[in-house]
Amino acid sequence: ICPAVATTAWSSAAPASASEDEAPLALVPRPVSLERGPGSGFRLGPTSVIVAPDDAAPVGEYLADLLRPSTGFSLPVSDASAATSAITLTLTDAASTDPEGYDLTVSEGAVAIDAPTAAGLFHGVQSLRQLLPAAVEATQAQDADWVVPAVVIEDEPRFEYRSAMLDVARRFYPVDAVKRYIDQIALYKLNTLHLHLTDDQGWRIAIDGLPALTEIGASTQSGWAPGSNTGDPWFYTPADYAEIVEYAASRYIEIVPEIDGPGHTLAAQASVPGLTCDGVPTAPYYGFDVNLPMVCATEANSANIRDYLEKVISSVAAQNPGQYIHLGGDEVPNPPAGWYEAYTAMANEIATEHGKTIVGWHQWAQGATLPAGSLVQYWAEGRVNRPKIGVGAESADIREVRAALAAGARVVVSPADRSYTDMKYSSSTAYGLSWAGLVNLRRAYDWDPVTELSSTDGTVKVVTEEQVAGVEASLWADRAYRGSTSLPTSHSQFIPVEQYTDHMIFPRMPAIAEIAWSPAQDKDYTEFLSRLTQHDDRWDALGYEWFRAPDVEWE
Ligand code: TNX
Repeated sequence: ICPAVATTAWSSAAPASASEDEAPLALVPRPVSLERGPGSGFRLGPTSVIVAPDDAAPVGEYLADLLRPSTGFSLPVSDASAATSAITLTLTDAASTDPEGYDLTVSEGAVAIDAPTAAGLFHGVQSLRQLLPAAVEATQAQDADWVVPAVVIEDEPRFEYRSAMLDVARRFYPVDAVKRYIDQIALYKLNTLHLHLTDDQGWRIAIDGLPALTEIGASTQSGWAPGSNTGDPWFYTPADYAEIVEYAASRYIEIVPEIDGPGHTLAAQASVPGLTCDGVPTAPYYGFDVNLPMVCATEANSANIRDYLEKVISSVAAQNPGQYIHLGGDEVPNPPAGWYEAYTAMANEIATEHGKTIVGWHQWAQGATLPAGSLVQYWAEGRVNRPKIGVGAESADIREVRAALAAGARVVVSPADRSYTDMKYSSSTAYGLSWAGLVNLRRAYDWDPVTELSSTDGTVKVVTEEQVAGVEASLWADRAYRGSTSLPTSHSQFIPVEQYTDHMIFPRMPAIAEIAWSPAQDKDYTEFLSRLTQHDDRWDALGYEWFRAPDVEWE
């Protein structure tokens, strides 16, 4: 379906049976096209079945697992059924032409989800889920009327790379906390989980042949005192990591693992002697702040850097079936001549040899030539950069994006003052940072990746729609503790990662997800709020400690 001609008939086009002033259906992201009716909708009941033949079966089982606890219905999943109340998932090329698109038709006796791929069916299931009462999210049987309104939806994503980042380097997220985040982003049709696995404050993935990276590099977290870990080690064993990859895949989410360098490398430099010029490891780093180190990328040290990158990248490639590896590249101020290029050239070469497509922060393009198909991730402040686009001297950030585009790369857009979910909402937010300003829900919603990289009058565009691979909501964890304007004085001020995450991403992550999925035209903050605010009881039912933003009227 073509977004430009698709109909978007919301409550205004509802049939006579639906009242004119009823709230729009609580779908986030907003579907490309939706028509209400005909008829009274579908009632899920004790005799309802799920029909999901062949490769649709895993999505059928996922749906059944989602619906059984709260409804108490048995919901058998089968290849075919003559039941009068069925939810049918069908893989068919007759549905959307986008691999992740789907059609969802709800009528009196039946729900039909058609899609060209299982991922498309999965996104259709998320829409169906959002059309059911919020009580469906409960883990115990609920007494509810499980009615889905009659609709015809045709839907597909605007961008293919719809990401959320988790900074497991600053704060370690146990496997279950990562799975919880995966479920949170899946509900909003994101398909990419960017794991920031290494930084000054920690190294979280096991590397064959370099056990010190986790023996030493995993002993620290942002702001935690030496020796504070008395429980499980703060890294993912290969078995843990495989469990995360598999769980993500079951939600049609690809992991993009990030190994940051040549800066943000203190955990590595504390563990591997060959990364410093004098061969002496640095002290484990327990600070809160970005330390701005750089690995020793001299000519004389190149064999050591190559050995490190070869072992790390081959091990990470082996543990990640996905297409991409993120090689970092941010925040390396004033590198000695040639060092940045030497590191990026080697990392690009090795990653390419291992069959990976490269992602780097936008600075990555100032190094060696980018291999074909690379992505760069723009993370600078639009507020600072935009006014300079096309008027006189553009900022270094924009020049770096232009260099990447000239090399044929595309861009993942995650402006810190829009989509960094570690920024405070307001000055009274208990956690997080404010270096890119305060980001309330409206700021998180009211932007567009193409215009964010255009001059303020719109006449000069740095990127075209086609050059935007997608969007990311990036959750850093530098300051995941209570009262973050002053440093914590005791460990009890550090909050559980789940609590930090919930507060920072709800309600902002769904706003970014809508930017990633929905057509840009007709974007309207008030209309978005009328759908999003219906999600609060869903978040409650899911046990999320979401932030009741005071500038929004919740239900
Ligand atoms: C900047 S954004 C960083 C991170 C910090 C973040 C905190 C980027 C590529 N680097 O190291 O965690 O700010 O907001």
